[in-house]
Amino acid sequence: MSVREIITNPYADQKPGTAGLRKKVAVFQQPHYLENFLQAIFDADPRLHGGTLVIGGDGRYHNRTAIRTAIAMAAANGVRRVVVGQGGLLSTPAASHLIRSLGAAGGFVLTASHNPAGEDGDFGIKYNVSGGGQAPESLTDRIHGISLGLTRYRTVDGVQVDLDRRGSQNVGELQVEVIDSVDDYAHLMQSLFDFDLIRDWFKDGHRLCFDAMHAVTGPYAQRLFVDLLGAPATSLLNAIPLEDFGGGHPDPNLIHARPLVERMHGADAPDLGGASDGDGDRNMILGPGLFISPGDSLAMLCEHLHLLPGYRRGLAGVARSMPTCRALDQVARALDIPCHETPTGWKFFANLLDAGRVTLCGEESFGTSSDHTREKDGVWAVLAWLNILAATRRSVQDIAQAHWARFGRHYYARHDYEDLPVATAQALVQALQDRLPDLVGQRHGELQVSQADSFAYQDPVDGSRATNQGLRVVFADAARIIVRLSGTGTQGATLRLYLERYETGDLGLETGAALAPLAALADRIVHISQITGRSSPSVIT
Ligand code: VG1
Ligand code: CO
Repeated sequence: MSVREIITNPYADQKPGTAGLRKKVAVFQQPHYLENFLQAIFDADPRLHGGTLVIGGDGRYHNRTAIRTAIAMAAANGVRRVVVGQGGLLSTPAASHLIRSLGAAGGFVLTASHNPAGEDGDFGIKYNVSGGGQAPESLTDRIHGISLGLTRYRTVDGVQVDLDRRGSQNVGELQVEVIDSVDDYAHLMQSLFDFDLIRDWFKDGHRLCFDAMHAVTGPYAQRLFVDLLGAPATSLLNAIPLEDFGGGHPDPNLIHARPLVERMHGADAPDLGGASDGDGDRNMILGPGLFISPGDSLAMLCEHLHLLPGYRRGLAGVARSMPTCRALDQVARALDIPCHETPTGWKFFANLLDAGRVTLCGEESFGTSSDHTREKDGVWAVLAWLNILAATRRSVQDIAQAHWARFGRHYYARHDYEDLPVATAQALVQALQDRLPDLVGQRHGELQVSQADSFAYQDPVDGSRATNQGLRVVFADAARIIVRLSGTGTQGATLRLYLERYETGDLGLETGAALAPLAALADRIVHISQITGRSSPSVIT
């Protein structure tokens, strides 16, 4: 088996965004496109040479082709061992866990997360480093820099790997191990949660409905909820992974997880509803007739996590991304533990988790996880809720109402304006940024601007700085308006407007109604309709 160096031209557009490199499938199908990016990774991270590399993806269209390319290039670049999920499947949190538990040098996670899949859909790749976390910005900058100058990549020809057959195969010197996609992850979950207690809860007639959205969590949900915990198979919706996710948009929110939402709002709704996204790192939590916003779910988990076996020692600290609502801060204050505020994107939690400074972290974008892995983890969040319901013998409604009565309630929504002309979106952000100093002190009805700035973050562990991480207009504890541009889209620019209103009195309002005055105020301050010509957002979550 001989190594070939293929002469090629670099691609200029391989700058990783919030979560890796994400593009249309057609972009990834260009000759040498994926190869160029992978070679930049092999060149940027010398630990891969002679090391173990984990590979797996969310099963979307192009997954298997990309994995074959990656294995051939791993063989040519001196990787010693590749561990790949059967059928090419690994959820993002399971891949992160494998990298950690195998002491691997790194991992390729092939996913465009919740973005639609199929020939006309999106594809993506994230590079996770040893320890399991997403490559930090210093490394993604280096990878991008190298990718811009590459003129050759290394590969071997004629690689035959059967991704469906478990066991060891050789590609030249490289050992390729195809493993069960779920086993290690299922063991990890059993070490964190009280499976006997949850099993009893199901035996007593309590019910779950989990929507895998035809994406990667199907096999994980089958093993954990049905095989190990004894929930009936009818508890699962859309549990067969499909290359195009069944034509759907595997984003677990009130809009895209419609069948689940309808079931949870119907008569005879199950006790808990959950859903996860394309690559298994997001989660949505519902009670009968009740949606628990991700920020609330994070705060409620923080309040109860010490009841669960893996967290009996309590929480060292917690963290949330800046746009995530400040419900978590209230609980952290009551528990007297540190609460960190980081930029958007899971990679910013990694150092805090590695240093043992935080146990639980989350984002408003339906992401929650703990220090058990270095990615957000959808199935983990559903198991944590199940375990809390089983341990407290309370309903989701009880838990939510008691939580709001004690800590107050953060009404919260994100308004996305998708596919805007890039120049328009950038001009809007720039114009707001220029006006920020004038906003401080302004009064708008009962609200007064206490702070208006562009969020910057200094990592308390390694001192690295990230600037321009979103514009925020803060009205003390009462409310916040946040604006930032998405770093995961593949078409035009997506503007995200985040609205948060804190209430200690009116706890039972409908979210849209509760936020309507703040949304109107945001438009007056940010000038969205005026600048974009859009009278309403594309999606509200
Ligand atoms: C979005 C979310 C962010 C999340 C990221 C990746 O990024 O806002 O919170 O970490 O997606 O999630 P952006 O830059 O588009 O706002 V996933 O499930 O795609 O790995
Ligand atoms: Co995802």
